[in-house]
Amino acid sequence: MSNLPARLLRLSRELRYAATSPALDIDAIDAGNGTAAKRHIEQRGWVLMRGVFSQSEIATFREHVLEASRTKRAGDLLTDPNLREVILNERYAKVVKSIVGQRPVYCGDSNWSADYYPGTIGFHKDNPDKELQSAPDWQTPYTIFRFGVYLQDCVNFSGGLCLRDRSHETVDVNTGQPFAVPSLPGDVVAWSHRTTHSGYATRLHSLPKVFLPLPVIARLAARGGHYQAPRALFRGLEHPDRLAVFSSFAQHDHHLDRYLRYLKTRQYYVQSIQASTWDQAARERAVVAGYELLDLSDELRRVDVSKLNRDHVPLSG
Ligand SMILES: O=C(O)CCC(=O)C(=O)O
Repeated sequence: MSNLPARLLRLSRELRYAATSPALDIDAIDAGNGTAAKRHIEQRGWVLMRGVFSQSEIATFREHVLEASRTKRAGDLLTDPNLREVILNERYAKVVKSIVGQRPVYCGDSNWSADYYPGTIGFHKDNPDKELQSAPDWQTPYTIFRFGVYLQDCVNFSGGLCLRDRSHETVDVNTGQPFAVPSLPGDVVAWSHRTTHSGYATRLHSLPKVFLPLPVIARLAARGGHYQAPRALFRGLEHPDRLAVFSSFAQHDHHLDRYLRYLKTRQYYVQSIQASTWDQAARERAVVAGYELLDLSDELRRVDVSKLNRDHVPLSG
């Protein structure tokens, strides 16, 4: 049963956030400036890096995501002979290392996205301990990061990532100035798994930097299982297909141990690993890129996914 005064309080806070959102300072950092990128993500929980990929690389990735979608390709990015080029790209690997540190661990937690899934619009966190500030995830700086490559203009159009600024130090998903990430094709946006985020930033025509409360956006734009923001009010997508590529990289530490324990309880992850095969060429190139591969396919091959959690369930202990 929802508590009316608490809901009203939250709505008034969201409206205040909407009013202040255009004033937020959102600098994009040059892809080559790893030191500034690291400092930014430590302080604010996210960083936008400009110009990692060329426009022709982005056009090629768009083709590959569309093909993966057409052929219903399963498994992680390293499995896909085309889309592995995103994460094995030398400039991308450099960006990942500047954020995560030397030898980032890759455990197959990656995907392409070409469709709207109901529930995608809503602030959430990706780390296992989403409820309790006293839980292990929150006791030391977090070392697992998500990297998103949005394959269209998200400055002048809708469809980008929503973040809450400086939200990586609190379990409260309602805290932190929300904003739409102004990513251009070729940029990489990175955020801590503890940072509050959502898909489908939806920009108003006349005030594109005003960030309306997401429940309002979800109600208006996500109807009948599709994303369709009313054209009279909102900017549309640059292209009919909103395409993106996501991957997670981690330090080899206690946070990763806990995250892996959690991932093994989640249907989507185990299903994806069961559908993944890293051939010898992919493995060798991942090593050249500087990644440590954590291959859980043998361990997870026979797991009955029907017994795993579709949605988030907190870890016990
Ligand atoms: O679709 C998006 O923009 C956000 C995806 C997301 O939440 C994630 O990859 O963790």
